[in-house]
Amino acid sequence: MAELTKDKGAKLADPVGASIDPATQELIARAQRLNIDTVFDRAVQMKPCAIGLQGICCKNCAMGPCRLPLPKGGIDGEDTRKGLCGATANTIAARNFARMVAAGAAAHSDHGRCVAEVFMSAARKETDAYKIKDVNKLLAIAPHFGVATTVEVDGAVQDRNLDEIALEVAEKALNEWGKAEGELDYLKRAPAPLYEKWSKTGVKPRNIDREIVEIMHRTHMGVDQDYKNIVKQCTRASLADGWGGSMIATDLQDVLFGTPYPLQSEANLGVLKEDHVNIIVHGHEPVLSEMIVAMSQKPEIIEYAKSKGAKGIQLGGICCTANEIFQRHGVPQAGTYLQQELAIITGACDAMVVDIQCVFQNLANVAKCFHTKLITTHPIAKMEQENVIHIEFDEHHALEDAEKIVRLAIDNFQNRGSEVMIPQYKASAIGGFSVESVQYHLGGTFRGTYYTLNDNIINGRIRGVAGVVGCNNARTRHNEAHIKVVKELIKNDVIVLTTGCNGIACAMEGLLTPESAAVHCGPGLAEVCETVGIPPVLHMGSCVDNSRLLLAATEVVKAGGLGKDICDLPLAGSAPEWMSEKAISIGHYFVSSGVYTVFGLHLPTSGAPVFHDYLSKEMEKMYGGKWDLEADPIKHAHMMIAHIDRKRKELGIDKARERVLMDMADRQALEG
Ligand code: NFS
Repeated sequence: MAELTKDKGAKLADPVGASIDPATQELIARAQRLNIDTVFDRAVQMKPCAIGLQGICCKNCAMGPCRLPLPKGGIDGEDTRKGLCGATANTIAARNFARMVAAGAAAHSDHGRCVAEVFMSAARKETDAYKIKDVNKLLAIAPHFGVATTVEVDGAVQDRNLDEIALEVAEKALNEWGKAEGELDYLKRAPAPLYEKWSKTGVKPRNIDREIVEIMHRTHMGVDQDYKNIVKQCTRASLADGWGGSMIATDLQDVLFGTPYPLQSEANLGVLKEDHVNIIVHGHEPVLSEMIVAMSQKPEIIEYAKSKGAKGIQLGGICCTANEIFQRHGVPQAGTYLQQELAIITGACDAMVVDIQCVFQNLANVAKCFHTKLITTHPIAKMEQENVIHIEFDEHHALEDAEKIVRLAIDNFQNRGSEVMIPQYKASAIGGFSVESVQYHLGGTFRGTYYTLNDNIINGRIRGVAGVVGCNNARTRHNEAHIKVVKELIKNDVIVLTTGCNGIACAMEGLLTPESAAVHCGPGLAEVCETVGIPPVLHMGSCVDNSRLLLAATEVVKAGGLGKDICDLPLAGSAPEWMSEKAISIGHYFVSSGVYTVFGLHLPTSGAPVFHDYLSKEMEKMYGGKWDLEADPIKHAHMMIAHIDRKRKELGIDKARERVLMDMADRQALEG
């Protein structure tokens, strides 16, 4: 069955050195036995360009690429490096960084636009497949778009017709991408002092598309040549992502598919079943995956699978699609970004259905070696390889499309070869901690606020809050930094909110269970988790759901006692294994929203030290958040903890923590 896809004699990855996960290690080794190359091998065979890595290669015109390497021994005195046009290292690095923000913001926001369009179809009742599932959420977001939820009739206030509200919200939401004047409606959801900062520095996004287009214009040859001014536009565009495209995506997905509430599932490639039709859904937009989930649960479809000799249908998610269907339906997470090829290499994947973002083109080559049908579904994301099937997904005939895809997978079950190898590793995991469900869990039904969380932060049981997010990167050992950073944080009583592939990594490691608190947490956090019955790592969804982190932080500010702005909170952000342009956009809107944010690996800014410094020190002066970088995961976590402690001190709550810890030690001494 296997076809050779790699050069004979090429250097191969060491499976154990490539990943901390045994399932991943086993499948890398299997791929190597079968002569199928994976990203892990390619990372060993191809070295990254040292100049590009530092952000100082400009290819924005045909006089270049101009490369401005740092002189050996660093810059002594004036930095005289320049490109043919005279562009400095700062300009070049800032341009490249800005284009990453633009691409990242575009990816999230175009995803959001697609959801808004589907929501419009649902509001217009043009589709049977999509309906408004969460009316409360619709009513909660309507006022933020200036849409009234009540009307006055003859002097009496009445609830407004839901269909009317939905239509108006759909119009207002879609308008955010291209409105001619004003600013994004959601900006005012931020704490007032933060909104004031954005007003003062002039970075409030006007509309989502415009800020992205303006980055492309400003970074064209010969336009913006002041890195500070370019950063200002990065801030505008990234805010248009975090408080715009991503936040609208999250909200409308919740309205259409339900706001997540805690539910239990499993994670890692061991969720695939040898005797089931296995369908992997990979990519990002739940608009597709929701329909696949619905279709695979239909009795007649399950019967069809049985008629073909399977015991049933097993779905598994990869990348953020995994997070979306995990948090709303408890569909198991088959793996992270770096495990996508491996899912096919099990030999048990009957179909892999992909939409947009984070999809390897090499999947097509791997699929060729097995019976796996690789199905692309999005008009903007096709593949050139001939074995790839394109079934275009459209909200107007979504269920029919989903049925076609699921039946194709079922029909393919019989074509499976005998060489199936599903690594027997999986962990249980609890997901579904939306802003609303955290409120419920920590505040109780009647309180419904973040008061309990604040209380535990103030009394020091919880030292602080960390948002740990982002991708895997084949340039570093798969999941190692994710897990080390998160474990170090919870060991030090920092509660972790996770999204994206970090969420999947934590799920695979068993950290998304309440039981893990007793094993891995410091005494304060362990006590809170035990009392409330939550995991120490709360899975808040996909990468567009980083907007939930912004709103959770805002709720903490609102609940009181921890300052007036996000930057006052004992809070830090982290992306230990980032790789995508979306991560840069997220990092920048975290920083611009007041969050101290540490990235792992490297940043494409190191070749322009002045610009690099600006992202840290000057951003902090303006917004209270700053960029930082640390590849070592333990140091990385401790930089976050040091920031959290600084904030505790500023808030005057540092003493409380010392008391709590002493209490605990005393208690342990007594027990001993
Ligand atoms: Ni985020 Fe999702 Fe994963 Fe990174 Fe890709 S899946 S949107 S970009 S790799 S976390």
